[in-house]
Amino acid sequence: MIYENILSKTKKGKKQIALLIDPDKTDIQGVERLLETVNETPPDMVLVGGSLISDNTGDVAGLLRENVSVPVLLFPGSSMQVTPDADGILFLSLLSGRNPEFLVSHHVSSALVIKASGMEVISTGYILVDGGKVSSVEYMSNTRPVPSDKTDISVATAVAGEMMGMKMIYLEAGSGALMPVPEEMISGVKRNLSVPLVVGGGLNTEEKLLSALNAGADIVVVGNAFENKPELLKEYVAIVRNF
Ligand code: 1GP
Repeated sequence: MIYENILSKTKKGKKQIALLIDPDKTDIQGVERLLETVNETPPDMVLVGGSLISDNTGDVAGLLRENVSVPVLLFPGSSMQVTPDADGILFLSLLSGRNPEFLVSHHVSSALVIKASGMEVISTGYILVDGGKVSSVEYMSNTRPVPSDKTDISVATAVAGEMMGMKMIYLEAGSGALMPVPEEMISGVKRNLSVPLVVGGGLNTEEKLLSALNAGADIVVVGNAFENKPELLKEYVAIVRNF
């Protein structure tokens, strides 16, 4: 069970790192080039997804699933990215937004396909936080992010998500964020949560990665930094393992 493993590592205080591959930016050839690096220094999981509608999500996820030893989880921007070629799915509800499409509608559209696939479903409360520029998530979902100084709003949103039965909370500053989720917000949410806390968006230096871990992130997600420099995976995984 993927979630049980995540939970047990979280309870032991073992930090985890996820490599995010966006099929809109990384095609099959790009994934093939990454496989060796990923297998040399495996992260805890690989997430596949992005904000646009990619027609190659299934191919990218399938290729990864056949070639890497860690779980491959879908991280879909919409129900159109749902494919059976993965080990599991972060079943995301965009809790920071007030757009019913991303709170429940895509879920209804994809539920039976996901059920039939037998993949593991990890219900995840997704909270978009202002990362200093308009993110693809904000634009595509037509929702407003939580202002970066409004820790109380993120805490209340995260707690509501846990009360609704969500198994993880994900604080997202948006891919390529100029400012990652602030430490104060991460620690405020972490103090009030008992499910694993995922943090991502703009974690493109060792300092930013460390500050997210120090503040209380259980799982850090990195996309862009590896797309630009795959060799960084080794360094980032080492930071997380030695934390
Ligand atoms: C995952 O969207 C992020 O939460 C990924 O962000 O591409 O900036 O690492 P980066």
